[in-house]
Amino acid sequence: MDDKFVQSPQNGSYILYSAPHSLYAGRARAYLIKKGIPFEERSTGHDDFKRAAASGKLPTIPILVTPVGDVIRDGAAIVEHFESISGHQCSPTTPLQNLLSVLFDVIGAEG
Ligand SMILES: N[C@@H](CCC(=O)N[C@@H](CS)C(=O)NCC(=O)O)C(=O)O
Repeated sequence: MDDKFVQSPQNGSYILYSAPHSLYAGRARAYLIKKGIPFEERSTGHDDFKRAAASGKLPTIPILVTPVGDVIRDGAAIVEHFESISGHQCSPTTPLQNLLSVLFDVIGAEG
């Protein structure tokens, strides 16, 4: 399925598929709010969720749909997407540091 067929709002904002109880979604939601990025939050019960989830390869939340219909799945990937387009490197540059960073994310994100 082509990601571009995932519908995004006409007003140019992002769509965040999430759930109130999801800590992973909380990370993405908090980031979008803090950065002042306009987004519409939708539940996994929304009619378009299955299509977005299929484009994201796995049916997990959070999933972000960009105004041009690109789909980004995973809270860390959502943060990295915005940090990279604003020129901020938020991932380590060496393989060892990157491995440690991923381990911290897996351990830390489990609460
Ligand atoms: N590494 C992912 C984990 C996301 C995740 O596991 N989300 C849970 C909800 S809190 C989910 O969607 N679970 C449904 C499933 O695994 O099928 C992230 O940070 O976004």
